[in-house]
Amino acid sequence: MNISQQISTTPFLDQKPGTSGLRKAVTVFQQPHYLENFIQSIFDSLEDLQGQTLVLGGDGRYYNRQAIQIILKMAAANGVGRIKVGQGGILSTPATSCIIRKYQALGGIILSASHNPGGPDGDFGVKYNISNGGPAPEKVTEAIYARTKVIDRYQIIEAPDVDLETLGESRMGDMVIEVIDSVEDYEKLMESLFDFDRIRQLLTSGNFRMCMDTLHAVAGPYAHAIFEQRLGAPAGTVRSGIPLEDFGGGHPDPNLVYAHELVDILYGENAPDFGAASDGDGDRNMILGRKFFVTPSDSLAVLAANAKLVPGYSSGLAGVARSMPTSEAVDRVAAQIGIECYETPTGWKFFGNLLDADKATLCGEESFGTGSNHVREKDGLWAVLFWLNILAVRQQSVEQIVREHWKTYGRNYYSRHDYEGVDTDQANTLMENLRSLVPTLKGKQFGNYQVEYGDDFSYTDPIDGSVSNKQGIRIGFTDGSRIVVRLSGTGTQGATLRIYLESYEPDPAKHDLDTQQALASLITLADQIGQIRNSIGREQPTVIT
Ligand code: VG1
Ligand code: CO
Repeated sequence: MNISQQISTTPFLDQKPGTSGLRKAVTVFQQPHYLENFIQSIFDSLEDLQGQTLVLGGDGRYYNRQAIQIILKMAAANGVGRIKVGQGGILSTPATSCIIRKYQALGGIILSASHNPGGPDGDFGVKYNISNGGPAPEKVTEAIYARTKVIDRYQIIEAPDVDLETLGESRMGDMVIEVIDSVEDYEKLMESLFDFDRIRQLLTSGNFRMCMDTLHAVAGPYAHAIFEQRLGAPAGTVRSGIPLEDFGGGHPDPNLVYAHELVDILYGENAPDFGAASDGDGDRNMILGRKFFVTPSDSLAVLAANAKLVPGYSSGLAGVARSMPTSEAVDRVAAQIGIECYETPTGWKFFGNLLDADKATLCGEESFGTGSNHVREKDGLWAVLFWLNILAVRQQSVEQIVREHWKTYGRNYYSRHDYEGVDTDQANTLMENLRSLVPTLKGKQFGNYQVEYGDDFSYTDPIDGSVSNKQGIRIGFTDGSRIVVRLSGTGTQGATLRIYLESYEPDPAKHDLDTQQALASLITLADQIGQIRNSIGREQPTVIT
């Protein structure tokens, strides 16, 4: 007999979920009752938990396994009927979304701090996804947060740890625990969307080589199974494919800075034709051609423009959506196809309603996130397969495809400058100053730039009418250039200030500039208007993507 216990606790006042779940240092999560309080707060805010099915897994980072054992025992004590847990505790974020939807689970708990470094001195995180498979919307995360502030007890069963390695069912109290293959359901879904035969031909033709770097994070097993085993790419195509608790000491962030080994390969001698990387929890991606970087905003636009070539999307797109800081490249594709393009705040949770209502088919963020209505999360390997499918059909290089795209639609030069670990008070003051300044800028001339609008982005969800304010400062210019400034909601140390810069160039003769050079005058202007480097005492950004 397992004994269910009621444990007294007191609230922690810092359990407010950010852009994507609750993220804190591992040491914070390891405090007695810290994880338990948050999990119980999730359970307490769900109606009808009794007898329901939940999905559970994580990106394999340090503390993943311990947390899974705790959550299983708490779920059993809270009356959950069945938990599907990924083998070894491993489930990527998109795979979790897929499984929640496929088995009509009530929701899922994903243990990940995504791109944040892992290990005992790194970060840990908890995300809750709802029954549509997507991140909990704000009204749910707010209810969870409200509960964390008053919680005084949690429930847990006394039981031995569960074997997470052996597939199959076992019982804990009245709850069934089902250890499932981490990859199988997800792989089937991918196969239903893409032309696997054609991709297989491309990968085995002998004149196309790809390199996929999963940065020792969760996508490794998925990439091995799909690219090497299923699609016939040679062994070694997937690099850093074994999930490690500290991601091998790296940042599992697929960008030019943190995925530098892949970048070196794609820009080196005898480079492969195609390169890709994915992040900690497998929901984001970077796409590279030989000596060629595809910005995430361009990637979204190219996928939208070529969707008809891919079986899962051949009947056309209902619409597209992008986060506000994402470049307007996809807007131009949408305008040409004659479909709606929605602009949402940063964070995948804002796409959920649009996808559910079939208003958008493809969605994307400038932060290397792309996805579609196949799940309710962004999906790294899905984006890689989408690109491979396009490459297999068009038989052109990545660079040729993107250059032709720019010729047709014009080029949106785009870059993000991040200042990490900034003093929180200084960052907040900077934002407040900008918030009051920008509405006064309309009509003002700065060199060649005339301000068309300035505001703090506010979003009204077209489906449920919910309003999200203060989603980032925007300054738009009459030539289509934009400066966006916002604070990150995923960092755990101080503040991270993000400056997003975009300019539009219709003339193909000017599509060969270096991005930072093309944006140089806008970068200077952003600093001049925002007094950025001055206010935070920094000479230059920490990361430029
Ligand atoms: C960042 C990105 C955002 C993304 C979020 C979660 O948020 O900017 O686009 O949705 O990370 O991605 P922020 O608030 O730090 O800018 V993931 O893959 O790290 O969960
Ligand atoms: Co992620």
